[in-house]
Amino acid sequence: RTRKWQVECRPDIDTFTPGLLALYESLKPSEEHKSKQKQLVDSLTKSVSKEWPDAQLHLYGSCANSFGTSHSDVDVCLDMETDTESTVEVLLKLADVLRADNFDNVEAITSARVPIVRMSDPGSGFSCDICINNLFAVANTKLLKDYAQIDQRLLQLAFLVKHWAKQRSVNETYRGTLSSYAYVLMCINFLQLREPKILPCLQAMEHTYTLNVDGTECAYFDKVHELQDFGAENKESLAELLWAFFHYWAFHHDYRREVISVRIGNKISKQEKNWTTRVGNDRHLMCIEDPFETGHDLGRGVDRQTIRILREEFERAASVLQYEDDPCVTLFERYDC
Ligand code: 3AT
Ligand code: MG
Repeated sequence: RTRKWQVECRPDIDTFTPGLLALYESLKPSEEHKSKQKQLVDSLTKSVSKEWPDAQLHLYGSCANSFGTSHSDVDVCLDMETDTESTVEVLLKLADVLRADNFDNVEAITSARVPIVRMSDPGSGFSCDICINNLFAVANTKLLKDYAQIDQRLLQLAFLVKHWAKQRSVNETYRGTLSSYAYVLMCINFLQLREPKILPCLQAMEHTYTLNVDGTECAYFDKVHELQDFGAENKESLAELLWAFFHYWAFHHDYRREVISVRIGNKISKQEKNWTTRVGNDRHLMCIEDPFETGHDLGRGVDRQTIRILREEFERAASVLQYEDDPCVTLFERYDC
């Protein structure tokens, strides 16, 4: 009897690629969506410059890393001198400024690892997160954007995985599942490990881009236009890759021992990172290393219960793609927990 983890991909898997590509196209943000985003950034710039004339606004996250769907929020980083004021004081003041300018649901979330102000834009209804001087986010946004330019299968795969995660309610860090950023890193690492490789490891190549953030070098090869044909030898289709991605996380990942690392372009051991035991709230049950803040495990919020939920969802996804007649519908069925 063939065991679940030994199965090979169904022979007709490629017939689902056109449907998946059509879904991917429908998830891409429309021109109208982009122009509303721009309006939001313009009105935010106006509000901020009244109080802090020298502050600069940078977009980060999915509205700048090319992984944004029409459901994505808008992530903004304020680049400013804070002198004597602490980040928290600036954020509280910023929240007051935004309330006075009639933004909705303004809330300063100061206890988070990266403190932010969250609000929504009454015009577009978009939700927006604003952080201050977070240069790591600027660097990792550029890294993701550069990876996306090497092989189009990364964007296609990551859009579908993000959409799946939102539909299945496993994209909620506050409830112990994973961030969109973590899912994109999982996709990059997965494509770095295909045979033949679909993506290279940019941080292991010559460093043509460097950003120093509080003494940490964020450096990698960013001349990605030179890598356009990198994945050409690998002919795997989107449907095949999507199945293999879920199959890997359902049956092949060694949750006890392994950490996935985009920085190395491979997997490394938990032992090497000292992530073998729980430290504070970091349980290290599912380990995803941040490419620049390497002490940071993006799966740290996953606990005993949510790892079970995640693994069940990975198994469900793999088996839907393996056996269902119409997997493109069933895979993304909404599940609200
Ligand atoms: P959505 O399309 O909004 O779901 P996103 O890529 O914008 O996806 P998030 O809103 O979760 O993802 O995060 C916004 C950015 O913040 C992405 C990344 O540049 C940064 N970021 C998020 N989580 C972390 C983290 N844990 N460590 C470091 N940077 C992070
Ligand atoms: Mg976002």
